[in-house]
Amino acid sequence: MNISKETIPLKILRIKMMKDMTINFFLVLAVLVNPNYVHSGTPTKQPLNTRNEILKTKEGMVLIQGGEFTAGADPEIGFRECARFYNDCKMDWFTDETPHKEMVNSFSIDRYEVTQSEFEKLMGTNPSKSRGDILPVDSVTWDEANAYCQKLGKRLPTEWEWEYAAMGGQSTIYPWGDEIETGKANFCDLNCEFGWKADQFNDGYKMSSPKGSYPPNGYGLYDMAGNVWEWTSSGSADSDGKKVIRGGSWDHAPGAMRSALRYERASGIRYHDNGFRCAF
Ligand SMILES: [Ca+2]
Ligand SMILES: [Ca+2]
Repeated sequence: MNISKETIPLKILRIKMMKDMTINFFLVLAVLVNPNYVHSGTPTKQPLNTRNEILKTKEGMVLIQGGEFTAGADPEIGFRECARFYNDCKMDWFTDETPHKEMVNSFSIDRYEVTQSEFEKLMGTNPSKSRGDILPVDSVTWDEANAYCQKLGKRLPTEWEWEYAAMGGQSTIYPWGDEIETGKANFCDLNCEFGWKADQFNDGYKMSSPKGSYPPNGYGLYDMAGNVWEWTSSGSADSDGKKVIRGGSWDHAPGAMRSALRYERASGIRYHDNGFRCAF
């Protein structure tokens, strides 16, 4: 076959066009598959933040794009949501939630609370009071929760990462909206045996519920509101000190389902409604 001098540039042009079309196809595909795909002037198949790519490979986790957000809530909101159900609420209880800006880097967080079967498999023990393989582990100390995450190459989330994740990309009082609703989270409802139960609601569970029993939030995370409180890495550095817990639980009031609610417990305490999830 004769190849003339003219056909060589033409062939090269065709090859180049094919190559460009292929690159464009993969660029479109990359954006469709990964909305977080970042592409600058020079085409690249790698996201600029390669850490994100590593995070995405962690099974059972959701990658949360970082950013600045308004953490906390006006204390009047906490008071109002409390006073809807109880007479003895105090504004002082909510002054630690005063709104302020926080910045979080991109991170991944477990889609579900850590379950008892997961905890027992890795740690060889199950301290839970409510028993069941797919129930969240409870009665774990902060050190145990921290050790579990570290064994998996993970860590506990900071409280600001936790709050940012719980908000699910919304700026509502609860992860699902501004009103407490039945069927959105496990709190102290009519099934609950405590004097402060909110018997206007029926969430179906007296104590903890199997992981993912309620709809996920805007980031696809389950049980960020309710079920078990979740340890965070925030709080006193001293091991005898208190650590911040977030999210409320099956033995707490409806208002504890608010994303902004902050609470602290001694890091060594084993409490029947205290669990965790890991971040990375
Ligand atoms: Ca309940
Ligand atoms: Ca929870």
